This record gives sequence, structure tokens and C-alpha cells, in this order.
Amino acid sequence: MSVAIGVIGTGVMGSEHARILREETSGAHLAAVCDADEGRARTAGAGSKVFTDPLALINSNDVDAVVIAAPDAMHGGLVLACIEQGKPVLCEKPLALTAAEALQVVEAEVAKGRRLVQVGYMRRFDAPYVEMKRLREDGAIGKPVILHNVHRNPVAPAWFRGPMSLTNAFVHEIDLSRWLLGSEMMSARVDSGPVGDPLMITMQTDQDEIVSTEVFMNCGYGYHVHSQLVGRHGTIETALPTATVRDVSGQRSSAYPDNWIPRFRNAYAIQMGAWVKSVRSGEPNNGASAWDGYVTTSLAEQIVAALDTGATAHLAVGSRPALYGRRECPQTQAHGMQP
Ligand code: ISE
Repeated sequence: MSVAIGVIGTGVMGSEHARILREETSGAHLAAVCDADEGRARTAGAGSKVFTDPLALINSNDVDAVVIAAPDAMHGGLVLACIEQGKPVLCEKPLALTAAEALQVVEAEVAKGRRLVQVGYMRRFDAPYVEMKRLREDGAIGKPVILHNVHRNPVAPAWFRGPMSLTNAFVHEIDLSRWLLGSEMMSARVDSGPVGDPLMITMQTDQDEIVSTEVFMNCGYGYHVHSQLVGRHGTIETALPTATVRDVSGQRSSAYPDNWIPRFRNAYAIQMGAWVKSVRSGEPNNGASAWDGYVTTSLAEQIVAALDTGATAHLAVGSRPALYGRRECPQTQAHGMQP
């Protein structure tokens, strides 16, 4: 039986999720959409049921599982409502606006006793990053020592800088670094350009790796996400953001997209396919759990405090509940965290 999915929020990201469900996902169909702007919802829904109240969509008998792409401030409350209804949910990042609210989500899921939440950290499904992780695990470059990340947007509104760059954009690198390295982040410091853009964040991990990340929301030339992993015997890095390069008039070039959707289009579709498979089987996939979502938001919050003081933040997140399994890294216990 096909899973009936409801999408909450039909802005740029929600419309793309709705399109993926309509055109590229097997085993599921777009059953309903919800947006405060009914016309926008109708367009994204392309004939599916339209709601303007998100709780009505979550409670509807026509909906088996929910995708949340509403504004960040609504994420935590809507995920809690899905858990209460026992409905699986794929929530766009961040899981919640504050660490306290994200922890409430973890606690609600633990109380329910089953994994219902996945957080949309889609880079875990992006072919270059999947290959980097596989090569790292195969020992292709030896022990990792440094991960360099670059995260640039061409232009962003004036309010999208400083703290917001950390809680909305840099959260990707927090999740990516934990997932790619299998490490936990132990400390962080932030250097800031004028008015909070660009930012340079340096983290140290519990496996003695250094993670450097540039977040630049107004780089001017295009959307550019890049990582290079440096090991004791070599490096692996993501290649150019397009599948082709052009040689014209004595110049070699490749194009940068305006935003993240063209760059991560395949990753979003693969993520949706994996999530639907999990909804059908009840088995989690490699996506980010509620615990990963909580850790990411909590670390971002602690790093925002470090941005204000300029000091090094010593990061702590508490113990991982048994519902989320053991972590792969053997050093966990050495740092007092539950595996
Ligand atoms: C944006 O908010 C996102 O969600 C994207 O995933 C991220 O890459 C981008 O930098 C953010 O501005």
C-alpha cells in the first residue's frame, strides 16, 4: 500500500519535497499539503488535499506520515504533534529553534519507545559525501587529521548573519562532520568578519581532528559547498558542483547554482526514498535521528554563545539514550559519553 504523505510548508523547500513525492518517489504519494498561504499550497499540492492549519493535517486520517518544511520556529512543536499521533516525520533542519525544545522531542520519542523522527540533513545522501565517508572508512587516506568545509551562499538578507548563519546554515557542517568522521565535537571557536559575515568556525573532535568551516552568506558568485578531508596518507575532496565543465574561448569553466536545491537535488530525492522505505519497514536509515538533530542544535547554540564572547566553547550534550543505538566511534567512553 502506498504511504500517504502530507507536506507542511510550501515555500522553496516544501514545494521541492512535494515535487519529489509527486514525480520521483515510489511506495508513497503526496496526499496533502499545508501552508498559511492557501494559493501557494494549492500550486504545490497539484490536486492533493489542501490545509491551512498544520495540526489539522497532522491529525488527518488521510495522512500516514508528515514532511515538515515550515519556518524554523515551528519545527519543534509540529514534530511533537507528529510523535503524539504516532506518525513518522521527516523534518527539515533544524529540528527545533532551541536545544531545550529539541531535547523535548528526543524525550517524547524515547517515551513513545520507537523511532519516528528523521531530520533532513540531506548531505548524508549526497553521492560525493557518501563516497568520502566510504573512502575514509576503507582507510584510503589513513587517519583523518583535518576536515576543511566551505559553505557559501551568493547573497542573503541582512538578518541572515552571525547567530542565524550558525543555527540555520552551519548546522549542516556540524551534522556532516559528526557523520563523516564518526567523531564528536568537543570544542569550538568562532572568528567573525564585519557584521557577522563571513564566519570561520574551528572545532576540535574527540578523535583529535580539526574541523574548519567557512560560512559566507554573501560570497557574491553562487552557491558553493565544498569539503576536503585530510588524512595522514592523502586527501579526499568533493569535486566541482556540476557534472560537466565547459571549454570555450580559451577558458575552462563550470557553473555554480543560485541556491542549494540544484546542488543537492539528487540528495533530496534519495533522502525521500530512504525515508519512505523506513516508514514502510519500520527500520531506520542513515539519515539524522532526533538525537542527531538535538546534538546539532545544541552545539550550534553553544557556538552562538562563543560568537558573543570570542572564547573557546567547551561543548557538551549529555548522554545518548539507548533508543538511538551505539555510536561507531570507540573513543566515546574515554570522553564520558554513553556509546
Ligand atoms: C539554507 O537555509 C539551507 O537550508 C541550505 O540547506 C543551506 O545550504 C543554506 O546555506 C541555507 O541558507
